[in-house]
Amino acid sequence: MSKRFYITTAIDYVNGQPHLGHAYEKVIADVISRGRRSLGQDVFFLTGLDEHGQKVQQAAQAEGKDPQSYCDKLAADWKAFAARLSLTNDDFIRTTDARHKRVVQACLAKVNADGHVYKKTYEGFYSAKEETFLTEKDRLPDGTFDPSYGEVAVLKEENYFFKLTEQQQWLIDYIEANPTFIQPDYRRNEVLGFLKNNTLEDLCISRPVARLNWGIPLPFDPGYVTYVWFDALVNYITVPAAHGDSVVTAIVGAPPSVEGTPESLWPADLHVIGKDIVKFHAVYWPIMLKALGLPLPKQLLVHGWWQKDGAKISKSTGNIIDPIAVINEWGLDAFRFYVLRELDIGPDGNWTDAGFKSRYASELANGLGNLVNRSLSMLKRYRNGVVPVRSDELSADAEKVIAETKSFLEQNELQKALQSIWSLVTRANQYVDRTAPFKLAKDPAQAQRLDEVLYNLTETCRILAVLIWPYLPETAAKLNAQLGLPGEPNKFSAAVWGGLIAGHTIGEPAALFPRKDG
Ligand code: ME8
Repeated sequence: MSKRFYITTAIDYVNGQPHLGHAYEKVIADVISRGRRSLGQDVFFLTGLDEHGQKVQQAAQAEGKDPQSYCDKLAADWKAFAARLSLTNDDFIRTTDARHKRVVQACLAKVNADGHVYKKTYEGFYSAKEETFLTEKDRLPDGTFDPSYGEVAVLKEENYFFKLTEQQQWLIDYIEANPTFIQPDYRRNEVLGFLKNNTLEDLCISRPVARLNWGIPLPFDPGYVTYVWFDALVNYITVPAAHGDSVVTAIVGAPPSVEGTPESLWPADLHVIGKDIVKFHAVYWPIMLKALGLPLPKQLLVHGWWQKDGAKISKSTGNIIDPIAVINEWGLDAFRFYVLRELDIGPDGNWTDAGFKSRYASELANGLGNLVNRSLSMLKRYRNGVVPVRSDELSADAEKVIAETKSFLEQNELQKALQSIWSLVTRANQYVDRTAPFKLAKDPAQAQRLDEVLYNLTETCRILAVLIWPYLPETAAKLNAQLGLPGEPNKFSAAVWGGLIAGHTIGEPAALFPRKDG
């Protein structure tokens, strides 16, 4: 059993419907997963839901439902959402799963037995909205707290704390010694800056049942439930444990029954997360894992946040993008294309409807769509759909883009790979304009030249189908079918010039991206 490339997303709070930010992160992880599978890697892709804690309990209360039935109802919507995005996840974790509760409690029992946990009375500021304790350091210069914390009250409470203070130096050393652990680099530098300029406070990992009961009971004190982040982060090892990963089960115990065949997953290769939850993943999570005696994940890939029309996405102001509505109107691939082409992984992005329509028209409809439609329609019209003898005029251009795309996919440079692929689209469209096959077709003396041009165009379309597959799976499958080729173009190894054989008959050309006026 060899180790699989294990990639995860953040697990989303089920206190509402999914929005653009959630969709974006899941699409990033899906494209990375598909890209690596296409390149021949064995990938395990995990996503899921964060169902405990105050936010979810309050959302359930607001609807007059008990939290479990509220979560069950919404989990069905979120799973349907994952399917609508065509995510190729191998498992879907819900933190209310019995398998998860078992692993969280095993982790808590172990860190407690090993002396990493203690109980004390704490008196201080508490933000119910963010479910977090605050200190003097969190005050703004005018003495108030950031409005994002909502109402901040003084709270006196006995709780359990997870020791962080002695863990700071090794973590700094680790991040410095492993420059790719947190990507992009500026996020890594932020974490290092934070760790070097602050003393970590021990982390409160419990909430008294009297105040919050929607959580996993502490195994050593039933008067408390587990703090939602200590619960949520553990999801990344719950699934390996449930699938019989021996690295994890050696620490948390074997599950009553293994799901499927035993897997080798841990350590995770990639946690894809948003910029707001870096501290939890880059500070608390490594310290939790070290306390458990487990290896650290190999990389955190941190994406930025989307705004709409220059303002924060917010349900209360109605400034939202409903990804499903966009997909229903424009198609899944148009959505996947826009979010990854528009925004590199790292900085913040700004969704504008005008920008979306403009990319759809220029890059999808007039770019790829037009190239495929012209190329295949001409082959149909002038050669009855039969591929002529091989010609290599565009081969060097294609090979360059194939090599670049491979390298960018291996480095999770998703936007750069798309840019490279579209340079081939542009090159091939220019080739049509320059060689003017519609003119060649009128002159019988140019028959051989027309054959050459048609081969180059059709073969470029075949290679493009392979290159776009991780991003635009539906379009790639349609293009493959129009080329008269079987199955999905999901093997990168097929992206080698000369795959189309003379005499092969293509299928029926049809518009890939219908033009939308207005
Ligand atoms: O933080 N643009 O859940 P969540 C881009 N349950 N990404 C965005 C975004 C936006 N406007 N808004 C949110 C949680 N996200 C925890 C995670 S993981 C063990 C627990 C991203 O539903 C956000 O950055 O608030 C995060 O990565 C993910 O969506 C889930 O956010």
